Amino acid sequence: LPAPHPAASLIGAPTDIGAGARGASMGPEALRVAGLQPALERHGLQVVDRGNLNGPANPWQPPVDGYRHLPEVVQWNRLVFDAVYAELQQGRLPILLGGDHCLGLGSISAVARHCAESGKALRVLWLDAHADFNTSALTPSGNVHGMPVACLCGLGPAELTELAGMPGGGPALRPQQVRQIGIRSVDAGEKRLVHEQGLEVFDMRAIDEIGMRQAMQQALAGMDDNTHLHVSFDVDFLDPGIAPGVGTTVPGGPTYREAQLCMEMIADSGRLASLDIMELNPALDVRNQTAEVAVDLVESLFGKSTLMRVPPLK
Ligand code: HAR
Ligand code: MN
Ligand code: MN
Ligand code: MN
Repeated sequence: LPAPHPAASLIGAPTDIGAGARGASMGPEALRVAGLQPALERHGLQVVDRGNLNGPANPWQPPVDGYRHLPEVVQWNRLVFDAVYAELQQGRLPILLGGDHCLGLGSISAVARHCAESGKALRVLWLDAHADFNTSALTPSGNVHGMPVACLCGLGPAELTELAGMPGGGPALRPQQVRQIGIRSVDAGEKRLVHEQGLEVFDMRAIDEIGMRQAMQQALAGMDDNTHLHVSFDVDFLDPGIAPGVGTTVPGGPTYREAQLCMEMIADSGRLASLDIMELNPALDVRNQTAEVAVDLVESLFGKSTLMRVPPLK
């Protein structure tokens, strides 16, 4: 039986500072309205909502030297780092409510620092339509939500790559710790860098060919009792047919059932220790349906659909 989860903490990060469309700043509230906390509680999790972080406004300016809003992106990520790190230090499971995906940088930097300090191995699952592996030289947009994985691996501006403050220095992650699932939109230069750095990518072609089950089996392989599993869930991972409420939809994503299976297999691993729910954009959603699908999938992530985990009787 998977180990019971520790208590969880919701952390709202209401910003679209790294995105190419406004609106992800409303993501945290839409997830609350869709009933995220009671849904998690139904599965036996103790949940505290820490409320929202309060960072700088979005000045909506063009890129400077290949980055849009870099100073504000740094400020938001520092806030996220501190909030996520504090929860991990208390033995709690942080759930970051985005906000755009540039904040995965602060969240995973905190997780990496915590793991380094507590002798844990770290595995990161990046569920996304995009590889988010651009640099300022490669980016077609300057939007930092297209860059967090590269920054975590040490490719980016010092303010972002050194955010984790790793003991002994160096980047938060080695590319070998990352598994990307659902990828189907990668820029040309970005593609080259992904290969060069040796990221393990289960793109939609691979999922078509081997199926979600085999892809997840491989992505979760090699973890043990000492592994901290972080899931960074970009809602645009999902097919736009079930999840229209994101800034950058890409056709051909996982279906409802494929996505459920993905989450169920993560739950069965028993290793999930931190989570990001990112890029939900209520301004583009239809009657909050994308938020509701995201909540439903997060329930599966915490054991909803598995017969192995029966919720306790009230
Ligand atoms: N690759 C494109 C860019 O860098 C768009 C990627 C960002 N979109 C996201 N992140 N939603 O996953 O501009
Ligand atoms: Mn811990
Ligand atoms: Mn992303
Ligand atoms: Mn994406």
